[in-house]
Amino acid sequence: MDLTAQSKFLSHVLRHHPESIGLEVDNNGWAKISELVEKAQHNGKNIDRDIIREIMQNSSKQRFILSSDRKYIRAGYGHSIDVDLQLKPKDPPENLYHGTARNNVSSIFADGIQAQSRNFVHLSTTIDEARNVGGRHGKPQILLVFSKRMSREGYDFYQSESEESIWLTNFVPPEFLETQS
Ligand code: HQG
Repeated sequence: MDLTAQSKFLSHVLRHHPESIGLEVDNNGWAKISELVEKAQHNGKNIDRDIIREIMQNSSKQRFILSSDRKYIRAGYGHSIDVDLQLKPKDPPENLYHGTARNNVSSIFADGIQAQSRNFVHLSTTIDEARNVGGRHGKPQILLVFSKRMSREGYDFYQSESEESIWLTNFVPPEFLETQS
């Protein structure tokens, strides 16, 4: 079964609009799974615990994480709602990659990579993934981010707790960027 639509729906409510189905998400981004299932079904969505489990097991990107008692779920990255994921800063790899649209490049080299509507700038450990991310916005351009240098100069980085290939930071100034062919 193709669960892409259900996965997108879960991302939408857990990252951006829990209120769209009347769901409560706590300050740390957790939603009670029983409530999520009930409210999703009430809104006509084909979601249950088995479908959530299947999405989490079979997606190429790990977008969600369960609490240790397995009663709660939250998104591991991508939020625009005001939540504190309580992530601890971590030493990043030497370089990371950011995929964007070619149309954004001149503005990024003027103003840096900004989080825009999300809580963080999202970076990838691989060029391939950055290309996929950039392709969502137009003709993709990959930017090389000198993450280790940034970290040495005091910028904090966080690794997504659900998807280890995704790193988060608040802002990337232009001097730490290069275009990647
Ligand atoms: C761009 C998805 C002009 C930035 C993805 C990006 C990722 C600027 C867009 C995750 C700019 C924001 C996040 C500036 C930033 N001038 N454009 N100064 N600064 N931008 O969607 O990184 O599949 O909010 O380059 O795969 O594309 O949904 O961020 O193009 O991991 O799980 O502004 O979401 O994950 O776009 O994507 P987004 P993103 P999922």
